[in-house]
Amino acid sequence: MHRVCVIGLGYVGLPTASLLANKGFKVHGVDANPKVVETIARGDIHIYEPDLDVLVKSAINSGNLTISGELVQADIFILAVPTPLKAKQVPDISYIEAGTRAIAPYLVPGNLVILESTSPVGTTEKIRRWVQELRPDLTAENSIYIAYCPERVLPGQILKELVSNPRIVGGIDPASTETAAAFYKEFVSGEIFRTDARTAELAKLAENAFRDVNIAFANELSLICDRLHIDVWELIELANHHPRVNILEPGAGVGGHCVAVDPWFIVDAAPVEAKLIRTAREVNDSKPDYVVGKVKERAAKFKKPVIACLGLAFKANVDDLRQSPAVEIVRQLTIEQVGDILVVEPHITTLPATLTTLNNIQLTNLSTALEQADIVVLLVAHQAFLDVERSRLQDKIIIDTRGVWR
Ligand code: SAJ
Repeated sequence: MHRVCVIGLGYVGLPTASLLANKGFKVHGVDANPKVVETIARGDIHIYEPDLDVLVKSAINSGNLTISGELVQADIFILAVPTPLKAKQVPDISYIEAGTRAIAPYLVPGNLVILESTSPVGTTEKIRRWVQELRPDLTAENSIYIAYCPERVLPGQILKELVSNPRIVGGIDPASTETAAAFYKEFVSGEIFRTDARTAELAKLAENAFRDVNIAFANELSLICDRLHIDVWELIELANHHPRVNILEPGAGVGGHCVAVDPWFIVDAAPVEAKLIRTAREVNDSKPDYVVGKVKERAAKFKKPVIACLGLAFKANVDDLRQSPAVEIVRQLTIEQVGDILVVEPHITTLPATLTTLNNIQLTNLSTALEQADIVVLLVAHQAFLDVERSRLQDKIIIDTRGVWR
């Protein structure tokens, strides 16, 4: 069985490492954050994902998963590090470069290096160049294999999708593609599609840009419907009865580290051509401001309203607050002193740093928030909010950005 070294133990790296360990691979997980290393090494987890705690515990207990801040020799290296945006929406691949430089001293002929992080087109070829620069002894053809194999898992369903999703595998050469495809076949039940690295890189970006554009369509419709006094949810439900129409759901905006970010990688690479993709980003990014405006309008008739904001996560039933439109809305409402803000987010125990420094904001439970609020703003469709008895919402002003209480 292969020895696998996974670099980056976040939402993709940790589930992948623990899944592989449970399948019998000898896995070593590495993270730059000592707190993360310490937490996982004792069998706990630092992120919320259904059933991940059980999988990690069993991986650690089996002895197949070891964790530290240092890399080890392996047959396969998987890079699952972040690729955030720098200023001016330019992709930052410095974590990939740092990860590659960390791997280089451990490489021996026959090793496979896999990049799973969402990356701008050309990144996998850059990995080859960095490796060649650091290890000129490994420049002969097929001495090591390098491939891009984008993760496509949906937060909230990661463990299932890691196995069942079809995978795209794009090597820097045909031998790399084949070697990587053979590895994924060992634990993926979905189909494996082979291509080159650049096509695989753009395919990943195109998937998330497609989703962003379609959500932008729904968000734009919600503004049009507001102007025309039409219920957007009813409209979408009706339109979706057409056999070839499938409009997505409007909301408080688009967040997370993927759909709200990746389209910019395409815009950065082809700024003249990527008109629709850029506009979709702008439409989705403007939705939080629109929601804030709506709340302010309704709050104007109160002297000092109590405003309950339900949900901070970037989407339903996850704890992830990265790039969350809900956080931005709550922050703006608080800064602009629209009222006393009560935040309900069942997946966290303390407010994020961007909010803790502000006044007139408090994290509380659903019951207290509903009791005290004049205005209830539903920002995230968490299960706990869907089950609220409608009688508890009577006599309150409701701004339901997700259409769950219709
Ligand atoms: N959203 C809407 N309306 C919708 C659907 C989503 O407003 O109808 C919002 C969500 O609330 C959230 C954002 O969009 O703020 C993104 O959520 P999501 O569920 O669409 O996607 P992510 O970011 O959790 O995961 C996406 C997935 N990509 C696609 O579906 C094409 C996932 O498969 C990828 O693996 C992941 O990005 C990634 O890591 O790239």
